[in-house]
Amino acid sequence: MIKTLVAAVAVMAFATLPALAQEKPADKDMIDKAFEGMDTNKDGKIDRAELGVYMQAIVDKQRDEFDAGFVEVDVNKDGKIDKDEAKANTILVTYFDALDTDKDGFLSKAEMDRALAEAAKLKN
Ligand SMILES: [Ca+2]
Ligand SMILES: [Ca+2]
Repeated sequence: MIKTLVAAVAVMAFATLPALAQEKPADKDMIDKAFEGMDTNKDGKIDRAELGVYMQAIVDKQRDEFDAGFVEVDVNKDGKIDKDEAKANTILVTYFDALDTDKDGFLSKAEMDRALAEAAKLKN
């Protein structure tokens, strides 16, 4: 349970999810566009492989945003986030202790990566 929360938090902290940010529901055009994007062989159906490619692209994008987010928060560029740096990010500062799994007072890239990996697993 705690793990689930931490994983979700890690994603929220860094990954900007357009779907969540958007207030209005997806309109038909958007769905059509997404469908066309996924249906790479244009047979009007989405098979497992096509869905897999699409999901992977989303995961890759999230990872890029996640990495960029980490670098941005790590102001002194020592490769880890201390409590002062975390203050810039409401979610990070709130869940700092939960994310700091080795309790050394820093959020390392490895700790955040692990949380992100957990989150990815939850989605499957
Ligand atoms: Ca730092
Ligand atoms: Ca740590």
